[in-house]
Amino acid sequence: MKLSIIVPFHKGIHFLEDCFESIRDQGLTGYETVLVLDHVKEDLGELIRSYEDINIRTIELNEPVSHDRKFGNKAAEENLKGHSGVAASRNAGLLAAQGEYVYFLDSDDYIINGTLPMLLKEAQEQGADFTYGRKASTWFRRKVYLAALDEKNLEEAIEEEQDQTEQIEQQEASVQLEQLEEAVQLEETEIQVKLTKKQKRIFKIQQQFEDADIENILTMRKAEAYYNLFVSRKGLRNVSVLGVLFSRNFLNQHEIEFDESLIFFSDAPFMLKALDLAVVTSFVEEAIYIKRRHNDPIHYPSLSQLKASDRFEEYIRTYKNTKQSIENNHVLTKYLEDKFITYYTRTYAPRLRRSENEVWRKEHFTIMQECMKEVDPNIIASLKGYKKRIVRSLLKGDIKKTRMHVNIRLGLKKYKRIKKNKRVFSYYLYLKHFIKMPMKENWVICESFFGKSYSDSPKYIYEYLCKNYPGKYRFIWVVNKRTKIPYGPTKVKRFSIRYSYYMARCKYNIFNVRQPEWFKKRAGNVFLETWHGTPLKKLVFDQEEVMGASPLYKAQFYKQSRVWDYLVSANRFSSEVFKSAFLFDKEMLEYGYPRNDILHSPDKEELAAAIKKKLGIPEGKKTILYAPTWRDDEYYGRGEYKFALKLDLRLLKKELGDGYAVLLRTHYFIADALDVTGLEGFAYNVSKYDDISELYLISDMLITDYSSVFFDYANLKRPILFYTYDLDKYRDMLRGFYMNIETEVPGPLLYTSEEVVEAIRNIDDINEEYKLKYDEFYERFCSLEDGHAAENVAKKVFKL
Ligand code: C2G
Repeated sequence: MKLSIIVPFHKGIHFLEDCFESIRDQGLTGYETVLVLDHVKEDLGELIRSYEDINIRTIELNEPVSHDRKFGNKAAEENLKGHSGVAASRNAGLLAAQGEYVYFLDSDDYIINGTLPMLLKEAQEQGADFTYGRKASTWFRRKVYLAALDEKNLEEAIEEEQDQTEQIEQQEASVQLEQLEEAVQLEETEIQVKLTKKQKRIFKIQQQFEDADIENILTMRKAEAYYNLFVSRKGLRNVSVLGVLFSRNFLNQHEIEFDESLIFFSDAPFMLKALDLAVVTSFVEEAIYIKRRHNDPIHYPSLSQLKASDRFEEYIRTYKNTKQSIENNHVLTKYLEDKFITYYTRTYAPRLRRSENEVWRKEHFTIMQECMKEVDPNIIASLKGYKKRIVRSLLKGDIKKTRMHVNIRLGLKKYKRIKKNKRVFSYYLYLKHFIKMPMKENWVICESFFGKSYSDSPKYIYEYLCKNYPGKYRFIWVVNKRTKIPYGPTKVKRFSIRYSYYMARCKYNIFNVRQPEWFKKRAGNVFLETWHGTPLKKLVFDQEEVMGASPLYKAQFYKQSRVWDYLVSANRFSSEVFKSAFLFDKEMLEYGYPRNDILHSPDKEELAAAIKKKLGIPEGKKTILYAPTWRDDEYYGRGEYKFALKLDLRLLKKELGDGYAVLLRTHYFIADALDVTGLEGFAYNVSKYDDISELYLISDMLITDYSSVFFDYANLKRPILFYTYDLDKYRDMLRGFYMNIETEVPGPLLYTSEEVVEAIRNIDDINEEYKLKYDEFYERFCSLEDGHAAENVAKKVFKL
């Protein structure tokens, strides 16, 4: 048998499928997949049966875990309790492996097609002890990742765990190395290739070899391996066996295996030993291992997302043991010591600044001192500046001085950041001053759609309170200065200094989106989260992965939603979703949406007439509101999405004629401004209009797609059309829905502008056809709305 792929598994079956799929698509023969089951609670039976063709052999680690470790950290203990860990699993896999070569593939990762055949071919041709490729990381599952790769260039999508610049250099370096190899083969004595920074570093490594001979291809490749797999990796934690194909003979011969007492760092000693002992190494640039980042650190934290307090102890143990095992290799030792110095200056020392932890300050400081004493004095002599100062004071055992240097350094850095960035400054004031001032019992801060508008449920709760309890509260609205707001509240700009002042001092918050992550809940604070829609699209923890600009979304959302005391829900359906999607377990106010009160208002006809007048839309025209949502995969940057209008307005104008007016309304995330020139008197861009509820009132019909707007609009019992030109992509690739849009929504799904025109013309027939469904829909989603949601919410939250 040629190859054993070793896959350790503990939990997270939904990741495993991608992993298996990628093995299947390698097009390999003569291999086995050694699946090591480490105290697994999920039922894998069916999955394994459906992947018969990847030759799975399972090994079960069931014996009780002997080393009962204490992590001093709840999450880490919880997650690592009762299983043997990745080191033990990989060792068990190694023991069972029958292939000439072994490749470690983690159960939550996958590989790009062709990776293993390429590595195998190269390994066999070169007779290599190990052959390695590149590693990229992603937040996305395989299907999404590969689809994105089709569109983009693979190289562009590769985001090494090292610095991006380093990665580019690495590619350049390997091209140049090839040229060099050729040159050497041509027995050219004068090699006139301009060296890149990275290549210089590889040569520097090579020159340090005892048998330094720059024309020797083997040592050149070995230096390259040192660089790629060790020197260029940021810390010891990033030194990894992933992406490397090992000859099993080589591992057996040198008894290279994983240290099972290590949790976080077990890869580094293994890989360093392999680097030390390998004679023939080889690199295949196109072989790519995809490391999947976990965007749900609450349910599926990856090892690196666990913060165990005894990591320090493990780091030191790893460092010392590794150093000992490679002690004869002065080149590797030098770089290992370099990494140790970086660990000290970057990770350890900064924590001396504020840490009140005596152990960290005393015992650990002494341990660091002992280790530093063992470092080659030449390396220490070559240090400069800050590094030099704190290494010296460590060597003297002078913690006071070390802290002083750290304080100066970090203080200066912080000062520069504050000076450069106003937001940082206002946050600094928030933390240092404002939050220490007394909280104001009757101050209320309101924010809707990130301060972009005066709208949505916060607006209606605010107006209810102002009207019925005049003078009882002081209100602060987060909006643009020019926004007109009745009852004269204080207006502040989001992220300004005044914003952080009021965020610190108000007792009440009324928000319809998430508050900034830095917001600290004070004792007595009351946070009312109204949210902004009945969900059709899957949300947060119900999303398998989050596409878009901020992949840390789940972790952030979790933290932010812990602050909320009350969450408004428009119907039973929403309440259930919010519980699972937000993991919300505090008080749900299932009262209907305050923003929909206006749709049940007795004077809605007069209101509508006034709004139409304000917008300059002639009376007597049939008004159609087109309000699509945003697309997770089309963005310029964080919170700035693209929108390409796919509704052919010219066709609509031509076919429908003068009796109609179309209101275009993009989602508040959309940065593009729609162009309606030439369509004057027919199309109106109302994207900047603050309150969409008012637009519902003046519209005779709604066209939308996957936006939650139809749940609200249905309150009016007016016709709704769904222009879902990209349904398959949106539903299957981007989001997933909570309901079957094809059977459960109260209107037809349309795919072309022609179909939309047709539907508008035949709206009476559609009304007839969807009547029953509409009634059912109304009952399910709108029946709680009675025009008093704002009142009910306010009374509950403000205890009135
Ligand atoms: N909205 C709007 N104009 C649009 C689309 C949306 O004013 N063209 C407003 C509506 O109030 C809508 C809200 O923004 O209810 C949320 O928009 P969605 O399109 O549903 O998208 P999203 O912001 O992702 O929120 O639980 C609901 C979800 O959170 C969806």
